[in-house]
Amino acid sequence: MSKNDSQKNIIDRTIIAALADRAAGHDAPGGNPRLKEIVRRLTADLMVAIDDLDITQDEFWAGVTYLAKAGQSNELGLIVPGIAVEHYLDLRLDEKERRAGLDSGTQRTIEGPLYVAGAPLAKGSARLDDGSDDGEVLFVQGRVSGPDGRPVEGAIVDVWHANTMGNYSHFDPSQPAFNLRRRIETLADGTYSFRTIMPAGYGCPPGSQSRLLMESLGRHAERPAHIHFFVTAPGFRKLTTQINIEGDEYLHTDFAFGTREGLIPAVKRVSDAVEIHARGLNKPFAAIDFDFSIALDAEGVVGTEVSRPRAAA
Ligand code: MBD
Ligand code: FE
Repeated sequence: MSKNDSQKNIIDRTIIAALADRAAGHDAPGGNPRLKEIVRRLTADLMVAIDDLDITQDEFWAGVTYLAKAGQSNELGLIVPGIAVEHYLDLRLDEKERRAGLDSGTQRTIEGPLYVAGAPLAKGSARLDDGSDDGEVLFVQGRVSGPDGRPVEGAIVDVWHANTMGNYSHFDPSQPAFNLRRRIETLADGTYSFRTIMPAGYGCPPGSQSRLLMESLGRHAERPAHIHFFVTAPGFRKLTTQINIEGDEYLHTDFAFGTREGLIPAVKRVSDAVEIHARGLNKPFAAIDFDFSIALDAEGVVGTEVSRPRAAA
């Protein structure tokens, strides 16, 4: 602690410790021990921060009001990635796997708040768009394999992404149910493929609490264009990841810290008339090859099936 800090501290740390103990029910017999431990720590850390930074009462209540509003508009799931905490949870999981000697396979990255459970299931391949969005046609294809490189048959590739306005179905009532959302089961050779439209990046809504926070920090509130995936198969760890679209102006400044170097596949632009015709199209299209490697279920390392609030339709 610097001299300056210690001059500003006006409450003895032993007083904070005693208060936090009582706040967390440490002197009471009942309750949930794990919850008590967490509340004890967070309460004490908050009190220390107030003292170190000399947070005023006005500032404190502005923070409480901000969180209440963000909760009311259902934006906490945007703020958590916006302050890098969702990515931080991924970094901790990566490190736990590394220490357990586990080959994680394809890099994970954040789920984000816009998944909807229960998308239509298709075998091998699917079309994700309903044809009403005249965006660039995009074909994505690849293979799911295990740590030994052998293909995984019957894996489920659960894919979701935004439309050309950066909006997600379900959260955007102008789109049909499950638009740009599918579950695709891999074939015997582990392959999957889908046709869709090139997504645009997502921006926090105008006037939203999440955008307000980012702009008050001097940051922007934009994500680069991306496509989300869960890849699951019996006997394997669930992979939660995304691919980013190369060339996006926000590729390396994602407000949600989701971009990772291994998750930026090349986008092939195809304008050859024969290939266009072979795809049943009349205009150039884009294509991405992306393979997934998934890790085997393992004991002694925390699982990757995360319980969190999710929309379902
Ligand atoms: C998104 O589309 C997203 O993926 C995340 C993590 C946050 C906000 C919007
Ligand atoms: Fe997203």
